[in-house]
Amino acid sequence: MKEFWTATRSLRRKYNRLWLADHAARTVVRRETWLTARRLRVHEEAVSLALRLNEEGTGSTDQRRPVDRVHDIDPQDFQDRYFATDTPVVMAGAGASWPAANWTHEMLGSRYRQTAVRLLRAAPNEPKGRPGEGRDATYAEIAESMDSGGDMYARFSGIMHQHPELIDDVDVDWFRAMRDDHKSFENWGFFMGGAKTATGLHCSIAPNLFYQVTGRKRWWIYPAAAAPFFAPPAKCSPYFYSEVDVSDTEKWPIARSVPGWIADLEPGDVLYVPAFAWHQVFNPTATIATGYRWAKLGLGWRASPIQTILVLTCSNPSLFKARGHKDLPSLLDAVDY
Ligand SMILES: O=C(O)CCC(=O)C(=O)O
Repeated sequence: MKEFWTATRSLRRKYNRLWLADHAARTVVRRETWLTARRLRVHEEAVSLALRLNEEGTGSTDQRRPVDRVHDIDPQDFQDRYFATDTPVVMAGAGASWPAANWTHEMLGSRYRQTAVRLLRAAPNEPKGRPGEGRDATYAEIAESMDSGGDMYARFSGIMHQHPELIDDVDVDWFRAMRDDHKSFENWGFFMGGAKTATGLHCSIAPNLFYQVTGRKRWWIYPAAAAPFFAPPAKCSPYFYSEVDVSDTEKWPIARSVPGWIADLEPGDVLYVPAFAWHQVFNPTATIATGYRWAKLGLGWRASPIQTILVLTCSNPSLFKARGHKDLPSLLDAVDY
């Protein structure tokens, strides 16, 4: 794994310099420039090199490894073994006895039948909508869709902030103890949807402790350093996504050539996703989950200095404007991200 990152370092650095330049040019002229084409050529070179290294080294095997599963890890051990090295880990069954483990989609659909969430187009291969094209759905509609095999999926919803009694159903102190401080920003994202729903490859500055409440979920995860192989569009946005579908290695062989991880979550598991780690998610069953996020510039910088600079200087929207939005779905739907 180490050799892969050493062998690709110089091309990744070249890509990152061009990414920054592309971002700066786009901030000024508000459209693509020659720098975009130049950046994408270096991305193609990086992909070719990664495929060749995989072919020569291991005969084209899958370089993704299962995420460690640990039981009853204490905060210090978590900090030293996983958090400090930006390595994902599944804390098996950590939330199995929290009151939230009794949530069902029927119960949430009935209790929050009037509460609405903006549905995002964020599945792999799904064309992004234009700003403002998203539509709202109520939790009653989402629960019904889950029963009837529909594809409605509430992602990154702010419902736990709209209805803070939901936060009382998880062990907030457990989450706070796991992070290295508990003074700065924290945010809960909520996910509820039917079998076969999915979220495409993306990453953000905020590390995440992701609690699987019901159903199962598969995660594909890559370190922040993998960005040059995924070529996220330079859209001056603080949120990064890629068109690569890492679940389809026939179409996208780069997905198995870059060292990463795979995790299969069961109800009660909590997964740690480091800052700027790329991830894609598939729900083989209907599912409910919630992610506890926090943000600290130092963590972003440790994982990816370039992406931290891109976030700090983003204009689509600016960080100041982003603060005014009630939740991430409404924010993402409002901008051309
Ligand atoms: O569960 C999902 O569909 C996506 C979760 C995710 O990407 C996140 O919490 O950042």
